This record gives sequence, structure tokens and C-alpha cells, in this order.
Amino acid sequence: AKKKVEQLSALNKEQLKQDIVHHLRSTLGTSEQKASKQSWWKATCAAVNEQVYERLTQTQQTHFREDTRAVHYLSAEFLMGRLTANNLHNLALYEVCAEALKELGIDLADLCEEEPDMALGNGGLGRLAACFIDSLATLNMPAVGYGLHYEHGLFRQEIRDGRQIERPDSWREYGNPWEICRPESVQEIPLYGYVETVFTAEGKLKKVWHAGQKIKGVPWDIPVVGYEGKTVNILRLWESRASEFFDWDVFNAGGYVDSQSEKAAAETISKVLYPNDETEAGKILRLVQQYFFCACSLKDIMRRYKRVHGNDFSKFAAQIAIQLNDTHPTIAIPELMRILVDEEELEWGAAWDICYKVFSYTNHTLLPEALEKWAVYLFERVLPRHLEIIYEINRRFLEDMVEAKWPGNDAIKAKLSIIEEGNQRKVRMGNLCVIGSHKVNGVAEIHSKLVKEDLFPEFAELWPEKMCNVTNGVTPRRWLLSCNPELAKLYTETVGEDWPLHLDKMRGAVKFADDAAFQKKFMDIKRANKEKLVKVIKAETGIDVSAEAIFDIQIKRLHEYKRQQLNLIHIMALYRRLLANPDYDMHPRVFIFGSKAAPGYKLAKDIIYAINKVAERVNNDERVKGKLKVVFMPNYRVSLAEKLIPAADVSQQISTAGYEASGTGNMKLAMNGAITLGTLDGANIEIAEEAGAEYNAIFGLNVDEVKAIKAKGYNPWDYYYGNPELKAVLDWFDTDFFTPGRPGELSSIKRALLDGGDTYLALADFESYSDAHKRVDALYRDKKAWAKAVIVNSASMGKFNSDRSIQDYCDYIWYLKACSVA
Ligand code: 26Q
Repeated sequence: AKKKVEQLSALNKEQLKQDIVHHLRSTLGTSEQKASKQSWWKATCAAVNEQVYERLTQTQQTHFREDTRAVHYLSAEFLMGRLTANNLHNLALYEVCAEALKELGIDLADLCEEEPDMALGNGGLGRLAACFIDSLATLNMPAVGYGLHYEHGLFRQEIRDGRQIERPDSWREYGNPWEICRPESVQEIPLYGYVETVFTAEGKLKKVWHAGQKIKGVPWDIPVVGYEGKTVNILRLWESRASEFFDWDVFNAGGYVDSQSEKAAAETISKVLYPNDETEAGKILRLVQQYFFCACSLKDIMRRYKRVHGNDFSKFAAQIAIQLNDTHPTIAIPELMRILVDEEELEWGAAWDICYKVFSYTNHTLLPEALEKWAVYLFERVLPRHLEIIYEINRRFLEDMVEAKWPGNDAIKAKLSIIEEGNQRKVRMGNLCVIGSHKVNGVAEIHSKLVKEDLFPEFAELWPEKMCNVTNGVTPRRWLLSCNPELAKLYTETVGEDWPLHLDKMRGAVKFADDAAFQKKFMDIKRANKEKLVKVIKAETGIDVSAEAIFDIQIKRLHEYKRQQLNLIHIMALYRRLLANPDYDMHPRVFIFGSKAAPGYKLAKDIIYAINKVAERVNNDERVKGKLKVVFMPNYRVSLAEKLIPAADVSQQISTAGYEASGTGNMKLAMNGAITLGTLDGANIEIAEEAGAEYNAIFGLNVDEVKAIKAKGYNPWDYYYGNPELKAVLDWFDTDFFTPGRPGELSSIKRALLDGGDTYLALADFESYSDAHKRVDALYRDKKAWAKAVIVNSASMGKFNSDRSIQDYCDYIWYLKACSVA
């Protein structure tokens, strides 16, 4: 292994030491004696970048020379986290670098903590994009990620008096050594204005869009280093700036324009990431953000295509694949039509034939409130020409396709139309995506089935072969190799060193699941990871917990459908049991939460407050004798996930069946040796299939049962009156037990569960959930049985390697082949 590392890295320890010191002096302008940790970190990155840039150039030259087909992954979010450790691992430089720094008196792990998270995403969807570009590079696929260069990523969460406070995140305040500005590839993007119809020289009608404003798009490239691969792809993020160009004719019609405010308005576009996931905000700036990054990206794609093929568009669909990460980049579809028809003067039919072959769309949610719709009047103001193009796409679709299939059926036409009629007419981005793409995929088997059967049933009837599934995955480089080095080492000893590329090989460890020596090694590692987390918890929250306890973890965005409130009411039930009976038989348990709420999501913020208030009371109550602890870890983010996941015993995945499209935290936790306490939802179903339901704690209503109970008319009061413990817990919310002197502060939670109708069936699943917890408790006390279960789970997660997901996309959606780089 050591030999391989040296071959790969082409860098030995002495050289690396020299390089780091060189950069410390000539790049950072300091010296070994007085350099700060920050400077050491940056000097290390600069030294590593020498390798990265070399491979980046190699990759780009190879792709150009071979004129490869490439995929372009368009996403409003890339939740990259930190890059240093990841890049070092992928370059096989981590150990060499650690040794080199050690001899310079510096601890590498310590240095890595200097790096701020690149939090350019909300949660699952953004992190998936980050895992996918890692896998694309690892599999040597020609690929570019395109997104927005937000100045501020997802807000930093502080907890004050138990409540979430949002603070701005400034990830690049002091410079980011991984990004490269590319002024030579700046683009100019039109916005607003009006459309004029003119005659061409040949006497044909032609549309000309006179923009009211032009914005400059400045690209920043982040190298994406494949594992052991020679490929280094790029993630290209667009930053908005004021353009020198200014259409005074259009703008002066309205009077004097203040150039400073014009500049500020232009720079607002990429200023901040919208912190709402799963809810459509309908804000004009959000639409401008979406158009801005899609238009920049398409211009970039077009420039690169034309460099080789000139104005011959016959090869465009053969060379270019574009993936839409949810509906956020949908506007790319009419934008490509606009370029081909208005600018390149292709016939509509020829342009459309290219267009739908190029695009494909991934759906990440079924929640109605998350489906993007834009008011027609807003659209018209920002993108007048695109609205016309959408009308034409819609007219042809309804006349040619829908009328042919369902003649005279206006109800179906109304449902499938891209335009929603009514008081306020709206553009339905989901429908536009399905019509404009050759493939539409969901992100787990059950979710894809529901996309087909419940969300887009008529589209599925029209185009049965369009709808497909690609189950999500996560990169084992970050989520095992880098975050859990000791477990990674154990896998290397047990199944060989290539498991990070061929995760199925982890199955080789199943045969040792019963082996006492292997169990001890596995559980010793878990214990050590827990001890480390104990210190982090103490440092971050001041709470003392014991690594003897079961670490029961729920980490994900706060949402009613994810049911943190179910976890909370169960904790309160346990607390009641302990108060009623001090000898209540349970193994000590630490419940750990990590979660951000959208700033405008009142109930979600109330749930965070309630968790913190219950924690305060429980953690300071001598009567529970340390059997129960509740920890809310502030500011949950990628780098914190990397510390929590290796230390988890229990992974809570408790969404109402049918609502969590896939989940990806579930995969990371299982891979690192946790039992899943979960519903039959999203990828939990496939996790249980791979690992065996008997090794997990599955509970609750399944998708069909949820549908049935809703159809029948669900009444949460039946469960309230039917279960005295549940009633007592819910009534507790109305008292001041957890908020002394301020009764009613937690009442909104009870209200949502009773008067609000309990949309997500928390009360219906409570008993089954409580029983599942008892099974977890019993299993944990049987040390051998527990060790076996977590080993089987961990070793069975090969399917959830994002390399497998990406290979599926390449085979069935992108028709993309690897290109080896010398
Ligand atoms: C939409 C409009 C306006 C502002 C924001 C948004 C917005 C932003 C982010 C809507 C949704 C999101 C993010 C959704 C998301 O993260 N979905 C998750 O995707 C994961 C990857 O496929 C799945 O595993 C999760 O199940 C799914 O919830």
C-alpha cells in the first residue's frame, strides 16, 4: 500500500515539506516561526494544488483532444463541506502529508479544522450533488458541475435561550485556496426588457429580445479530484457582477439611474443561498438566480461546443448531456431553445429535437408545497422571451401529444399544461421539466414508483420509458475513509484496499460478523469514536454524556414530515416512565439532534426550542440517574456530520412513509456501523433489503397504510384518547414544566398534532415507534447480537456507493463513457 501511495502521489515527504515551507514563505509571506495555523493550512493547500493543477490541465487537454461527450450537472446547490482532507485522500497524499507536517511540528487533522465549510446548499439535494461530482471524477467521466457562487452559504445557526438565531455564513471572508477565478470565461446575461418581432433579410419573422439590463457572470472553478483517478474535473460556480454594458435607451426612459445601486442590485443575485428547502418561496430574486446561473452555464457549454464544431449543431445532442437537479434549473430548457431558434436560427422542430435529447430531470420531492411554480406576470417581467417560448412548447405539446392521446379531454389538458390557469396564472416548472427531458428519475425505488403513479401518472402513460429510478448513494471516500479512518483501516485489513472504489467488497466482512475478535475490533473503534464525540459535545454544549450510553442520532433538516417531533414526544414519554419508576429498565441513552430550520418556518423553530427546553430539564434532573440525556448540537453542517456519524449507534430515519424521497444520511450512518430505527420510506426500504430487516428496527405504517388511513379520514384525537401515556405527554406541552413561569410556550406542537390534524401521522405511529425503541434497547444489551447487527449493516451498504448511482446515470440516462486520462 505504501508503495502504491508513493507511485500515485509522485511526491515524497521531503519534497512535500519543502513545498509547504516554500509556499509559507513566498505565497503566504510568513515563516515557520511566526506562521498562524491558517497560514500553515493555506501553504499546505498551495503545495497540494501544484499536483491538482497538473492533473486538471492533463484532464482538460485529454477531453479536448478526444472530443468526448460530457455531462453538465446543473444544480442551484453544491454542499461541498471542507475540501482539504478529501483532496488529500483522493490524491493518496493524506498520510505522506500528515508525516511531512508532523516533522514540521504541525498536526494535519488540526489544520483541517481551519477550513470553513463550503455550505452552498441546504441539505440532501446539495450534498448529493457534491457526492455525485466526486464519483464522476472517480469514474473518469467527462463532467462539469455548474452552480452559483454564493457569497454567503446556508446561515450559521446559533442557539440563544434555546432558540435558533440565524447568522450570516462567510465562507470565503479570508480567501479560499481551492477556488480559481477565470476572468477569461466571463459571460454577459440579459434580463428584463421587451421582445420585438422583426423580419430577417430572407423575409422570415424573427424575435429579438431587447434586454433592460445585462449582468456579468464571473466563473470560479473548484477542482474536483477523483479517487486514485487521474481525472480532475471542475465545479464552475458563477458570481454576478455589474456589467459595464448598460442599455441607456431602455433605462433612461425611466429617468436617472444611480450607478451604485445598479451595481448593488447586480451583485445581489449571487449574494446569498435561499435557506428554504421543500418550500417554494416565489421570490423574483430566486428566479433571477436560477436564470443567471443557467444562462451562464449554457453560454459556457455553447462556447466550448462551437470551438470544435462551429455552427454545425447536428452533433450537439451527441456531445452534450445536461442534468437538472430538481426543477431549480428548469429555465435552461427554454434558454437552450432561445439560443438555438433566435440566435442560431434553427427551425423549431430541429431545435426541439436537440433539446429534449440533451436534458434529463431528477425529482427529489413529492411534497406539493415544494413543487416550483412562478407567477406568469413575474416571469413576463424578468424573461419575456422565455415566456413566449414556454407558450409555444406548451401549445405544441397539448395539440400534438395530449390531443392525440386523449381527444377532447380538457380536464387532462388543464392538468398537464405547463400553465396553471386561475386567478393568478402560473408556470409549472415540473411539467416543463417532464416535457423537455428524455428521462425523469426519482431517487429511490419507492419514490420513483410514486413519481410515476401519483405525481405524473398521465405523463407516465404518454411516455412510459421516460420515467425511471436511480437510487441515491454517498461517496465512501468522504463518508467512511476520511471521516472514520480507523474503521476504514479495519476494512482494508479485512477485505483488501480497493473497497473505496468497489464498495460491494465490504460484504466480505459479513463472514466475520459472528467472530468475537472481529466484533471486538469493530466495537472498540465505535467506542473510540464515541469518546471523541463526548469531548465535542462537551465543548459545543457543555453537556456531559457517557460513551457507555447508546448514542441515538437524528441529523437532518427540521421538517414536520421528518418527524423530529415524534422523536421528542417519545423522549418525553421515556422521561415520564423514569419519573414514575426510578428503576425503569433501560440502557442509558443519549438522544442527539442536529438540525437547521428554515428561518420562516415557525413550527420547525418551535420544535427546536422544545427540544432544547426538554433537554435542559432532563439533563439536570438527578432522578433519571443519567439514564437519559438529550443533546441539541448547534449549527449542524457537513463537517459536524463527519464527527457525529462515526459515533452513532442508532440512526433515526422516521419520516412518514411516502414523504422522504430517499434520504442519504441513512446510508452514511449504516455504513459507519449504526442500526436503522426507521420507517419503510425512501431508501430505508432498500437499506433494510440489503442488510436484512431483522438487523434493524423497522416500524410504523407503510406507504399503502398511510394512504389508506388518510383516505378513511385520520383523526389524531383517537390516538390521544386511546393512549394515556401519549395524552399525558401531549398535555405536558401546555404546562410550564419545561419552561418555568411561561406556560404555553410549547403548545404549538400539541396544537399541530391535534387541532392541526397531525398531517404526518406522528400519533398514529407513536406506539409502534415506542415498541421499536424497546427492541433497540434489548438488542443493545446483548453485546454479541448488537455487534453482529451493526457489522452486517455496515458491510451491506455497497449498493449505496454514489459511484453505483453515477454508473446508473451514465448507462441509462446520459449514455456516457469513461475517458482515461494519461
Ligand atoms: C425551492 C424554491 C425556492 C427556494 C428553495 C427551494 C428548494 C431548495 C432546496 C427546494 C428544495 C430543496 C432541497 C430538497 C432536498 O434536499 N431534497 C432531498 O433530496 C435528497 C437527495 O435526493 C433526498 O435524499 C431527500 O429525501 C430529499 O428530501
